[in-house]
Amino acid sequence: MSAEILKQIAEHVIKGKAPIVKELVQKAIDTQIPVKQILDEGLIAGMAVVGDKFKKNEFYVPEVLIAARAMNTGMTLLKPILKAQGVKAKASIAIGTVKGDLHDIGKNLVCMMFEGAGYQVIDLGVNVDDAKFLSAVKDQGAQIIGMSALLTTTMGNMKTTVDAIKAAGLRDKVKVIVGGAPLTQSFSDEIGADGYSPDAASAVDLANQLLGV
Ligand code: B1M
Repeated sequence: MSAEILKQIAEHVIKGKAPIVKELVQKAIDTQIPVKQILDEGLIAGMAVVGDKFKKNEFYVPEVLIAARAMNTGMTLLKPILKAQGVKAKASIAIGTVKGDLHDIGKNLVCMMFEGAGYQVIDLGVNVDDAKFLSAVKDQGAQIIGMSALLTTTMGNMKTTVDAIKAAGLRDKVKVIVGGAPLTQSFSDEIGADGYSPDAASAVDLANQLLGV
């Protein structure tokens, strides 16, 4: 019975059916299925398939956004219970589009994929300067910094952030990952980041690998 509800939750996340996901998650809670299991085997399992399909170009941006919205309706029901039970997120990531850059569609997708994978996401928004990235590490305990850039004129700002993290003596406390259309792995190597990812779903794989989670 519980396995069947969880499977249905995952399937309806993949299909992006928000009202049905909400109904099923409520049913799972009422049936006393542990919330962590609803999260891992229902919502996250569904988003993992969405991420995989996106990587293979079987899904495009609209399908991912619709699936993420469905996942979020379920999350709204689970979040207060998870918090009350002290269930910890897998890890914490602060994500932002770099200084001077206002493109946020890709960055938002990256945030959604990380939320879907069980991370605590600190969304720093767009036009994020070094100080804000630093503060996410120092004051909010981010274990990873994720930087996005869409402009050739702003991608250089990623290096100033990496340098600022080094200057603050925090480089060994945080992993740095980067992405965005004009970026490459060699650029990531050049600026001293820990890794580059070409798409939102692979960014989660990269972070998992870097943190060993
Ligand atoms: Co802009 N824009 N734009 N724009 N815009 C581009 C990027 C451009 C390629 C268009 C072009 O000329 N052909 C060009 C950049 C040229 C260059 O630098 N080489 C450009 C320009 C020049 C500009 C302005 C300067 C235009 C002007 O005003 N003269 C201006 C800059 C404003 C600023 O930022 N300061 C500008 C403005 C805008 C809009 C506001 C109109 C709008 C943004 C709206 C918004 O984001 N809310 C916009 C848009 C929509 C685009 C295009 C059309 C689409 C970008 C997008 O959202 N793609 C773009 C042209 C294009 O790509 N066809 C263009 C979809 C998105 C899902 O992909 O962001 O690449 P993307 O994210 C991917 C991956 O890159 C990766 O995952 C995502 C999905 O898997 N990824 C990460 C992204 N971040 C990651 C981080 C990670 C890992 C993976 O780890 C942390």
